[in-house]
Amino acid sequence: MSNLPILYSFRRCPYAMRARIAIKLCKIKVELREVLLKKIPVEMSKISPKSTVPVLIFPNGKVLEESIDIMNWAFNKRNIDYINNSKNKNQETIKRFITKFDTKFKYHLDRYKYYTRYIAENDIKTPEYHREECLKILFEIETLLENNSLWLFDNKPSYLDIAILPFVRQYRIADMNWFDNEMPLSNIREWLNRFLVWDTFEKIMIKNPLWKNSQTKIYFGQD
Ligand SMILES: N[C@@H](CCC(=O)N[C@@H](CS)C(=O)NCC(=O)O)C(=O)O
Repeated sequence: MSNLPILYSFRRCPYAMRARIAIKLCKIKVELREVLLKKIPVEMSKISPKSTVPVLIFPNGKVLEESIDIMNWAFNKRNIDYINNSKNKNQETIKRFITKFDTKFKYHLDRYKYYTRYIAENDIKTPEYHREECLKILFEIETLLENNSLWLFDNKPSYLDIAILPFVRQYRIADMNWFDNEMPLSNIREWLNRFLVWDTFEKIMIKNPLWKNSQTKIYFGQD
């Protein structure tokens, strides 16, 4: 067992992005194990039978298997004033939107982006219907962005920006042409573009080889 926490991650997973951003911003060194969702290694499923990413395991055996718990752990371990201040000030809004994104937004996003996977469901509608349901939630964010700031609460990315932007990125990817040219919410488009060129985001998206038990360790988080 390594003397560092081990983060099981999948590069394109929005939940894993949350965790990697928090760890990166806090400059916490972890061992990174890139996995495939279709082929979760037994070392991970043994410690986290629900086998979703991200998972963080500590040298003492403690396991965090929810992205929000990993974010909270990182931001508690290393205080970043602008993150923790805006987190404390906006608790209600943050909770409301994270719940909305993790439930309703994700539900409709999956049915918009991966429509054919859900075609057998009784209540499946058209992809455009599901796109529109996501857009209604984004409309609420659009209003928050009418604040003359670059990000949701300030001119620096906040806890809530980090928690929800990975899902907006996926929403764009479902139909980039539509998002870039026809999606009616211009603040949302600019906000996502800002995220995509944010240096921290670029750093957490660097490709790593898939983890194999025998390979040299990959470290992540320290600068
Ligand atoms: N509530 C979990 C959700 C994590 C999650 O669903 N991750 C996806 C990848 S984006 C996953 O592992 N899916 C595989 C599965 O559900 O079997 C969290 O916040 O960490």
